[in-house]
Amino acid sequence: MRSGFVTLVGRPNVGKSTLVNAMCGRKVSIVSDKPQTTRHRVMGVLSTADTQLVFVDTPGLHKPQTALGERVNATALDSVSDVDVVCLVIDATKPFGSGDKWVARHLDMPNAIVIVNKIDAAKSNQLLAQLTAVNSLNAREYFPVSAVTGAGMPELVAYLTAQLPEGPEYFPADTISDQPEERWVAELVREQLLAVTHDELPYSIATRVTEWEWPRVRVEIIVERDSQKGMVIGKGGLVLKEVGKLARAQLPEGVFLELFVKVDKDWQRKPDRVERLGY
Ligand SMILES: Nc1nc2c(ncn2[C@@H]2O[C@H](COP(=O)(O)OP(=O)(O)OP(=O)(O)O)[C@@H](O)[C@H]2O)c(=O)[nH]1
Ligand SMILES: [Mg+2]
Repeated sequence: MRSGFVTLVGRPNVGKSTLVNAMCGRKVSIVSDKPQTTRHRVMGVLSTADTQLVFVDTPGLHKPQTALGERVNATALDSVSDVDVVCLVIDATKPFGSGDKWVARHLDMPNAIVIVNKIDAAKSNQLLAQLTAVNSLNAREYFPVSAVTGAGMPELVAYLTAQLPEGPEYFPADTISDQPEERWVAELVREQLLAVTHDELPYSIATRVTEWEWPRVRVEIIVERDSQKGMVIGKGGLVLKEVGKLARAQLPEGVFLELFVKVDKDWQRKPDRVERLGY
């Protein structure tokens, strides 16, 4: 048996979670077009008869402005030690900048690999400039890929598999993720909320399961201000209804999802609240 851990790190929104989902062949981590979607370390497992790759998805590294930001940055940085391969993920459509360099400075680059993602959306001169720029990182390998179209992905997975040392089966072969079910349901609700909210509201939202009597699950949506509560509920409760419908569609049939919205003033700036919400 060969097995090991592969951590993906990088700035927010570069596509780390989309990549982990694509490599696992299943959705294990939520995705959105807003930066700072991932807040936990999420493991996705890809098992074959004699190999097990454990992908570690991490929150995007950024300049923290709140207690939540500091917490999730620490989670990401903690995830690069004690793993077999570290992948620095770069967005091919955004100039290689100080944020990427800051992340690279926290990694052992000669032993890391660079994944240049979103090549489907980059113009060829943009991609060339990006590959030239990342070359200065002196990484072990470079992989231009698209998590969305799958371009370059088989080569990446084959390379990572070849890097695996001999090791145990870390998870039972049918495991796809280390996320507790309750958190997964809460995350699916938050994902739908991220899709319909704008401006600062996505950052103000947290979700957690407060009652689990399967198939009846109650999820609390926490916002930071009264005005945000109205936006999440929508006129006549329509926004909340739609969010519930879309989240439920990704859960086993028959689940009864109850959504409630609560205000916890400025929770994102309060370390004790951030911790109590499980971040
Ligand atoms: N065109 C294109 N879009 C992509 C690709 N990979 C990811 N995206 C999009 O990029 C956005 C961010 O994707 P995520 O996977 O949430 O990014 P992330 O790096 O996990 O972001 P954080 O969790 O905030 O750090 C989403 O809108 C994805 O659909 C890709 O290969 N091509
Ligand atoms: Mg993510």
